[in-house]
Amino acid sequence: MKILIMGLRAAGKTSLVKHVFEGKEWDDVKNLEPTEFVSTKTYKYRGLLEVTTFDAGGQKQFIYKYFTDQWSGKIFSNVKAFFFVVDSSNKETLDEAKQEYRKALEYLKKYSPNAKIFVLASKYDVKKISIEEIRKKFGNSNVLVEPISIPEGTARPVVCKLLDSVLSKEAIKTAEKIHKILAKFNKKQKALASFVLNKADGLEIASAISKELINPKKLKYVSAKSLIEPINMAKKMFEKLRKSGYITFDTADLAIWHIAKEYVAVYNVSDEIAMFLILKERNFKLGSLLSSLQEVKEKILEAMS
Ligand SMILES: Nc1nc2c(ncn2[C@@H]2O[C@H](COP(=O)(O)OP(=O)(O)OP(=O)(O)O)[C@@H](O)[C@H]2O)c(=O)[nH]1
Ligand SMILES: [Mg+2]
Repeated sequence: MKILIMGLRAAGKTSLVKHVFEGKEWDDVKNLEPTEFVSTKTYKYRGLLEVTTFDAGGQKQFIYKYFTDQWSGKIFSNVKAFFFVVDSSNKETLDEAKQEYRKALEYLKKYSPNAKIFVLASKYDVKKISIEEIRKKFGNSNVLVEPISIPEGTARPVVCKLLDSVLSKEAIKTAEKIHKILAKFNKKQKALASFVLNKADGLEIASAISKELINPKKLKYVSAKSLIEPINMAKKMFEKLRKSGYITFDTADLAIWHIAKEYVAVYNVSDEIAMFLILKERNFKLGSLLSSLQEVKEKILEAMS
């Protein structure tokens, strides 16, 4: 699925792409270089939706090219979702942004009349223009205009919700299948919660939460990338241990934390997928957990294939 992202220079487009599709947090995206022309990348959003992002650099010398005969067809055709990013912290460039937006809509109408159109008011943490004003200028009955901020944590949930609205029926079915596998697993292991995560963006593919937890807040649009990382963190040490003959393999597949009365575990399912679970201390039995995980792993891989 092709996603086209446009907006003026420094509006926050590349930061947003890296934040949502690569699970990068604010500190990792603070100092990006301006994008030269159009940067395209393919991601598997939530492990469920193949997405090719066309991140169109917003400097003047690039923007005019997008509307030339040479490039317009390539850039504006086959677009399923169009994100126009407006910098809410910059009053001076608002009219210029509107001009680019108008032109882009014209070309989308011609090359991708069915594209879904979304406007994002970026940097809302340092906004100078209210969302009402941006809605008045950019919105209409077919166009959603939403405020986002990466440091305040609103960018990921807003964009993910929009992306979830274009998931195929097949993708939704896959997620439901995995949910059922996890629900069974929870019952067997008396787990409080289990999640299957897409490693690249750290986002949930599916989850199951035990009824024992009363109204827990949703974690659906939180990236758990930092939690998955420890599985590879001690790799150098494992390698040394293996070379010295203490262990046979040097790839870890399970990491466990003991947190007061709970255990939190991360399990490696494949190169793309990890599982993350929360168990009560009194229900934790390592041997039984390991064999359940092995079973669940095969079922998940089958559901995803
Ligand atoms: N305060 C704040 N700054 C942001 C946010 N998102 C991006 N920025 C900053 O905006 C600046 C530009 O970000 P980029 O993502 O490189 O902007 P871009 O739209 O890709 O720019 P071009 O590639 O030149 O078109 C950077 O300094 C970012 O740190 C946000 O949510 N809040
Ligand atoms: Mg950029």
